[in-house]
Amino acid sequence: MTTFPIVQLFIGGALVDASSGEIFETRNPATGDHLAQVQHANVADVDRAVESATKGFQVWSAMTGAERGRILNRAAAILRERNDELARMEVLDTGKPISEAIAVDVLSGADCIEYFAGMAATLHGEHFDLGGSFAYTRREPLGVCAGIGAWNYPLQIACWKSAPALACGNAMVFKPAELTPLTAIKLAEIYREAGLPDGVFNVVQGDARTGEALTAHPDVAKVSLTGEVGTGKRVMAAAASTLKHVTLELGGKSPLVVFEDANLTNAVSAALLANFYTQGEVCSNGTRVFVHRSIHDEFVEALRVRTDALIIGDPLDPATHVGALISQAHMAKVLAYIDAGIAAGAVVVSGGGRASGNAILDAGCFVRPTIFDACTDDMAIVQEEIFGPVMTVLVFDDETEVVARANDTRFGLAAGVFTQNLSRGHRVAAQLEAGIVWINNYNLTPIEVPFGGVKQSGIGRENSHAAIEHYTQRKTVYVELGDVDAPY
Ligand code: TXE
Repeated sequence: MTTFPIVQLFIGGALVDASSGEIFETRNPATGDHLAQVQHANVADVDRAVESATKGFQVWSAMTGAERGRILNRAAAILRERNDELARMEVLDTGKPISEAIAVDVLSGADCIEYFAGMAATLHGEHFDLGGSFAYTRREPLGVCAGIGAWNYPLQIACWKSAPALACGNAMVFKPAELTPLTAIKLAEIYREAGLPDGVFNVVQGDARTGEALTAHPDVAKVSLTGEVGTGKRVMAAAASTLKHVTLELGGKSPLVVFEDANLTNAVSAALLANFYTQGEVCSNGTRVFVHRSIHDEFVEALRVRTDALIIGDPLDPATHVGALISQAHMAKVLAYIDAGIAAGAVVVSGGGRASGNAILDAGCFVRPTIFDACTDDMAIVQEEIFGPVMTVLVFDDETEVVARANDTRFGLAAGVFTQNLSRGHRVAAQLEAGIVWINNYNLTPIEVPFGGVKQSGIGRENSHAAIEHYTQRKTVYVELGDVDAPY
């Protein structure tokens, strides 16, 4: 059984003890085993972290973009070197399969840091020739930024929030989700090893109380949250008291639309990935699968065969496809939705409950990948984010109808369109209310492209050059070369 030393805070370039004296625990969701005790940061600890970040910001923002970029590039390289170690740590803390963690979690974080490292030296303002006078803009950092993470991609989220912030010359205080505290501290140690000045990246541990202390802090200029919609609303409300910049990456209930001319094998592959990858604990998942009536039976049968064959079990086994949900409480929430779907009359095609039958499955938070057919738009399993391995299949007859139904939700994070008709693919993508639409694939998020939601799925974009706008401000400088022309 793997256990770790007590998890501290990381402030001012060093591991430090929290002053609160409060301790909480993180457990391995696949076994229920104790992983580590964690020190809970209180308001005084958050104040200490923000004060350290303020000092770090003075040093860091005085460096050139090229100097910042070189340090960030070194951090990306160290992350890649330590991929196996950090991926395994992420598996223990999240329950996700090692095959995913090795391929995605650490490396996508390294890609992000490398991408923004390259951008650091390219940030510039503009020049305006005003005929005798001129103006220019300065692209300036905001100061101390707060990052607040969710528990499904802990290290990736820490990288996706810190990389653009640091590349632009800001400092950051990051709070990982209380369910997954282990890897953000490792990122802080890697940044230090890469040469990041003390105080530029700090990590505080804790639950909503620690997050609220960050959001309320008067010296925090901006908050970037990844979390549920309700949390996003509370963070935005708290940030209003000091008019902080806010970017919110929230939940979703995204449509995945399969037209009658779709490549069926690809559409089935994408639907499986869009619902069962990371045990379905992915915000942008295409959990409302709309399939044209003419191909419904063939599509659902192909889904069933491939879902029944998925291997669910020990996340550290490279052969495992589906790991454990993050906690007993979350598993109970997902199982309650499955029961509600059955009670509402939806038909279970595959899965339909807790996975059991051997010591591993009985000890952990394992739910069988579940497909519901004969769903109707009004069902709770179709309306609400479940955040587990639960797919709902809905039938449609024509394009106008399916676009209207796909958009009939408060969410607007993502969508998928499967068709081999070029015009229809782009026509439907233009009409879907989502921050990102995949045509003939799903959930690919290369660092070069913006990621984020509309409607109640969020505000702002992560990754791509778009992120720079969220971590800098433009100052206009007007230079008068003549006299002031005053009418009085
Ligand atoms: O979210 P929570 P979770 C969403 C996903 C799902 C949720 C799961 O859709 O709904 O996140 O993650 C802190 N003030 N996304 O359960 O509970 C809390 O401590 C300040 C979307 O972690 O909202 C944690 O660190 N902070 C995403 C973080 O907020 C507060 C991808 C999130 O907690 C707080 C992944 C408060 N009042 C998951 N209350 C995307 N769109 O990319 C809680 N926190």
